[in-house]
Amino acid sequence: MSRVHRSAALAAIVLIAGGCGSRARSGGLVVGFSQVGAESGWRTANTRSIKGEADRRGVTLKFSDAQGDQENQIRAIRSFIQQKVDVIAFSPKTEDGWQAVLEEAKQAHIPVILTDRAVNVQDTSLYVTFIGSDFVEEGRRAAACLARATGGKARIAELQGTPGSAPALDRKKGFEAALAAEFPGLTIIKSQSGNFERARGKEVFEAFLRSPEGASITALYAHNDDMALGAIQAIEAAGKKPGTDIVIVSVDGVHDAFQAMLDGKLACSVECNPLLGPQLFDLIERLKRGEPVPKRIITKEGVYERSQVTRETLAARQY
Ligand code: GYE
Repeated sequence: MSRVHRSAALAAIVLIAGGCGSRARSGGLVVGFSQVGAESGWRTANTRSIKGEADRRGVTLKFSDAQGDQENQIRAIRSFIQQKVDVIAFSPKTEDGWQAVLEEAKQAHIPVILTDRAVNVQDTSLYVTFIGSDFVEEGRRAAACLARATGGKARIAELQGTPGSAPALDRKKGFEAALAAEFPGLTIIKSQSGNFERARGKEVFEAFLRSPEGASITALYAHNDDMALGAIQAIEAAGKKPGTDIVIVSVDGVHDAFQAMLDGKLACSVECNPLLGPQLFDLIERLKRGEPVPKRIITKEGVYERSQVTRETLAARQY
């Protein structure tokens, strides 16, 4: 039996064995979910999707918000293990630091599903599957979009996401790889973390503008929309025109980014779909039936460009 099959079979045994008696809802599953926090519009939409879908399916969800602290996430996972939940799912803040707690879950025979972000562990049998976006590809798409919007020439300031997180590492990697391979006229001249937060994005961009290179910045690559939206405030406060003086691309595609595209301030937002709830609970149900699940499930996504955004597309946004 392959590793994936083995863990799926194991999961099935655990789920069947635990399927009656003390469950909070008759015959229902108990799932523990540890969320990173509420740092962005993306995260809020992701939380809503997971809670909403659990509710629709009658799954008992033990939801824990770590408020941006990895230690809180580890504590939440330990508590899910103690409570003998059927499945643990979580969105790991950073890639490193999960080995020990994932081994504890494995010893307790509780299957773990990674959602949204990857972990860095040598033993990949410590989780059943990882569902989420291809962040490297998102970085490449952002570079291509910036090249289109600037005619291939720009001095870029980069606002990175949370240090050590999969989306920050991979969005940087994909963007830089595309610059090196295809867009020699695009150069990164400043780069710092804004922690995926709007207020922090604003502060860091203010500092960029005040720096000796500030006057020569012609573009911004923000690893998420919220930081771009914070930077737009900083750019306007400095008397410059976002979208004209400084061309901006970011990632996520949240409602406020669509508004910024409609206003001509944001050139494009690379899609990163937060609505993972239905896929997550489909997977959990497949595990419950003892079916094998793929080790990696990549969310299908595209790019939203300013020219495509109308009042109708804005009004139709779900998040
Ligand atoms: O892009 C950002 C959020 O992990 C994909 O985290 C997620 C990222 C998302 O805070 O807005």
